[in-house]
Amino acid sequence: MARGSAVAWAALGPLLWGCALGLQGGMLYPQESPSRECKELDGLWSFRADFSDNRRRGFEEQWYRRPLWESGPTVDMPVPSSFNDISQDWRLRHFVGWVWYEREVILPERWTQDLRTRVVLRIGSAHSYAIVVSAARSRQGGWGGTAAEQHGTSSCHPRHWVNGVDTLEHEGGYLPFEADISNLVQVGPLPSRLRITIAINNTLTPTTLPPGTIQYLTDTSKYPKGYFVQNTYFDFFNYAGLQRSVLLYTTPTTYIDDITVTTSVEQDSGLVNYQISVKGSNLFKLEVRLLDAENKVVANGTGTQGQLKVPGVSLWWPYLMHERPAYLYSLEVQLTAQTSLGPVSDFYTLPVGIRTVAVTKSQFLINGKPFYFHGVNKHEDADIRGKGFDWPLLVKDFNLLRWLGANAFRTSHYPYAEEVMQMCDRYGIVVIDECPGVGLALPQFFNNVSLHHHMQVMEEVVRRDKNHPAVVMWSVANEPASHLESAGYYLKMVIAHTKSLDPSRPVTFVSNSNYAADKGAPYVDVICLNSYYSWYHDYGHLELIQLQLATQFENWYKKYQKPIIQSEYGAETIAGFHQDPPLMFTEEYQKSLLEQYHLGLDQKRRKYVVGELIWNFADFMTEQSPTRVLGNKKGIFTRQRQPKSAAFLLRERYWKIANETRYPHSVAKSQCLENSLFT
Ligand code: GCB
Repeated sequence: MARGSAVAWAALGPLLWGCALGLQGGMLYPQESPSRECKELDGLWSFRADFSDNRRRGFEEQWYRRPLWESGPTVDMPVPSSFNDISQDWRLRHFVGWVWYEREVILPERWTQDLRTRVVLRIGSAHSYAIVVSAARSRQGGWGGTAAEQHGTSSCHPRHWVNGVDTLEHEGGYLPFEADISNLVQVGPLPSRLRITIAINNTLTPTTLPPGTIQYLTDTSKYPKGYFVQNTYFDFFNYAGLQRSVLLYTTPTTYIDDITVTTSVEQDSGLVNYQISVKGSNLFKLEVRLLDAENKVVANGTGTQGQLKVPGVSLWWPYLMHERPAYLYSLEVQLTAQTSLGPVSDFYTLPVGIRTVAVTKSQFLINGKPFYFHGVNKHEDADIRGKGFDWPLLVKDFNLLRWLGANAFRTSHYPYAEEVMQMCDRYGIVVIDECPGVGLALPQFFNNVSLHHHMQVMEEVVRRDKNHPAVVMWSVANEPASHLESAGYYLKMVIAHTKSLDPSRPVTFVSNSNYAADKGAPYVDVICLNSYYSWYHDYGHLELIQLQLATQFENWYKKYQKPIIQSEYGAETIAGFHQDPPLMFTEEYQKSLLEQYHLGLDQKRRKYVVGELIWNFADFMTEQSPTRVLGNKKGIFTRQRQPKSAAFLLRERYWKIANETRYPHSVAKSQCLENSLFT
């Protein structure tokens, strides 16, 4: 890609989207419409962890063949939630292997009788390897449907299946997957009930993403026979289970399978390029209408692809960058098709934000204007629910982000729930969308199987998040061992693949390597750097930060001539610990460390440093270790989302930067009613 002048990826988008994904089908967010119904399966599921020595009892005894309670005791498990922190059983908190979830659903009669209806089972995420078995029961009794014979090991690869038509397997957490189960619920004597059994294995191996290793400890003087531990190479707790919603939804049998939108701007007009894929029939008609926020039709078109022109466009702007940020249009797609069973229609509405993204050698541009990322790194993490999706938590976090004056975050270190991405679109919070490529720390992790899987994961991430205007950059990894030759090739391939999937956005990975040794940096569009001066080394020596930071920036910029984001920096702080003059772990130390970083950042901010993301938004859970006190405490908020002193410092800084960099130049106003600091 040419560098030096601004490269508007958006303009290339429509030409290159033809580099189709290797994946089968789209992954549109399920929504209700005149042609679609949804049935959420959130709530209590039956649950059992397979504590057997080889963790295979569930498959050996075929627990999926009958209701789970018939094969042994079950407990209630809320969905969505991680299973780890729910019970009082310490074995479950640290469990590694297969767990079993089960739920019965009564199906609306139309879903089982109307053969023009397609019934889909969708799992928002299952960490990390999942096998789903569905069985339908007729009114007369007896379960029919499918069965699986699987031989679980502490690795997580199934060997073979019987009657696998209505079953589904998925590798990798944090991303949705689904199966058309119409054949199961619409054949034979009319079924009215569906039993869904989901077996999930949280084992991380050298070829999963994130990778991990299983270590058998064989010294019998210290460990019982067969004793093993899961080693991970990242700094967050490996929460697992059905952590996002599970639902059933319908479409007609001929349906809108996928929509891809890219946008660009020509003088005062917005251009919306759309591409629609339809499945189920070749005899169909597509009509599209673009509506503004007041529901006025501003453009329309027909066919599977085209360009809509919006004169006097209202652009999608990030929060605090414009008077009216996050402007969204709606793309209404209507499909009418002829099928052997008669005419069918399908409707889907996609929110669309019109904006451009470009990178020069020293700037990150949104809508042609320099954008400075002043934001946070997050985790999906909270008390009790672990990584389970939770609306109150989500809304609280967005209120805190806006209070803080943050305009961006990175989905460190895996894709967040789709509802999070939707909020970002609606609130104008810019996202660096990171895949679960974290913990790539050992040379053996850079193998061909992992590379193939990593590319597949990027396909799934791009397929899911490609239409979010808030997503301005993909991150393919966090702190891989990028000094290794093998990592250089690996990163080159993953980045090239991601660019072929989506030429409309820049691609990066986050590095903590030495600038001279990093083998992946030549392939990224923006350099993202993590550094912990006066924390992991030279601890206590806050006076060194400015010098070390300046050296870091100058070295990297001189070598690569690319814009730089300080993608992590921070200090561990136990809320309520105070010491002045500052000592490590106190609120004063965190504040002082941040202040020193800010002085260093301000030296380069108007040159080529285009962003700063604090590590971390909130305290979060990690594995136990002598260096972690009930988790990682680098949050500026506690895990319960209460501010430490650093939150106020950061708030002052972010609002100040926002007021300096806003377009058109006027005083920024928080969208939070309670904000009063600078408004
Ligand atoms: C990092 C990692 C992040 C850790 C953080 C820390 O560089 O990217 O996952 O949590 O440092 O606090 O050590």
